[in-house]
Amino acid sequence: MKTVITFGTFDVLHIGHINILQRAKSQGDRLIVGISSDALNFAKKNRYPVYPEQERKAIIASIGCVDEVFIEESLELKAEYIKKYAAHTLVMGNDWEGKFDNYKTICEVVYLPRTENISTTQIITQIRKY
Ligand code: C2G
Repeated sequence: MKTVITFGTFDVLHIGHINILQRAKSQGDRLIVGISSDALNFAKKNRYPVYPEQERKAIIASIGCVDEVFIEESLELKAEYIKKYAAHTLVMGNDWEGKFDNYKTICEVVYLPRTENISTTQIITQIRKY
């Protein structure tokens, strides 16, 4: 049984999120997803997500290819999460290319190409125009 772990905010769910989750799952048998907490998101992006963390967690948990979800409280805790869930592979989109290479000592690290022309920021901007 090969366990894959991935992390993200997954705010205002879109096809890019679904694509990466499905492709992450296809790297193994079990997919664990760490959902960035509201506080972590504020620290990273200086704004709170549109959907609160418990709703983002429930939405991601309801997706067929996802086996387990948890709240990611800090970027620095990745090694702890990888060990806790006994993950063999860490998957991230290639906007994070190279950023998590330090975890290659404890698991395989795979960066997958992002889905082009879609992002939460782009959706928010588009809705504002309506
Ligand atoms: N993603 C993608 N294609 C897009 C948009 C996002 O493949 N068009 C991927 C990202 O590369 C990431 C995942 O979807 O792997 C989640 O994206 P975000 O919600 O933007 O996550 P982010 O805020 O980058 O948080 O610890 C890491 C962070 O928590 C990642």
